Amino acid sequence: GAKQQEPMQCEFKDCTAPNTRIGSPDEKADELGLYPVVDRYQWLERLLPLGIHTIQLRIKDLDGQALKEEIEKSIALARESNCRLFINDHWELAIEMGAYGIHLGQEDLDKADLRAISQAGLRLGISNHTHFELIRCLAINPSYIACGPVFATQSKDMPWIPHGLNGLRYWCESLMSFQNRPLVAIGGINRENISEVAQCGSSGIALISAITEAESPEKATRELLQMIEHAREKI
Ligand code: TZP
Ligand code: MG
Repeated sequence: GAKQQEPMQCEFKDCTAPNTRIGSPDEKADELGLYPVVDRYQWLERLLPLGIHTIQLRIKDLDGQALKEEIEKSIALARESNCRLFINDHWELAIEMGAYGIHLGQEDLDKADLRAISQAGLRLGISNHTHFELIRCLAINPSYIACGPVFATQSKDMPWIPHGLNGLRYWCESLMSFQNRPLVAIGGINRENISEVAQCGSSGIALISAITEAESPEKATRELLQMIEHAREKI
């Protein structure tokens, strides 16, 4: 008869302690924390010295050698700073070049070789917009679970209604109760709302424009880091 397909069994390495807001203060260093999503290695040069522990390289406009060089330089910079670097989309290059982790959207999950990613020891983060997506994502046991958009965003086409703070809180609390993996909040997060976002309890807070389009990205990053720190102290 037909050869039975082996069920997909994957387990991705942890990339932090789980949602640590209810943990002890010394677990805080394990949080993903402020998580900038950037498109060139120069951003890593600028941002990593400010105390960023997690970053994503999200390149949608390069291929070939130019893309390889961006990834290679970013991996080297992240390694120097002991920063978790997640490569968006380009999972084959990420494995080949020995990145810390990979970030995939739902539309990537069928194409990517999840088993190869897991076996190579790379972390995997997955985007989620709805509960249906979340169910699929949980079956994969990823290293973190991203939830977005929290607020309306200009940085990516988002046909979904934003979760808002209540939605985010609900995701954080439900995941905390049965899934030992960190959550990353994304979408429309900026200095006006980051304190409230931080109090919802996600391990990571990802953003693009609040940093990349700030008048001074360095100053904005320092302020956002401080705001998270203060907000967490109040939890
Ligand atoms: N995924 C969900 S929202 C988003 C992505 C990539 C864009 C976030 O950008 P910004 O500028 O922080 O709203
Ligand atoms: Mg993708």
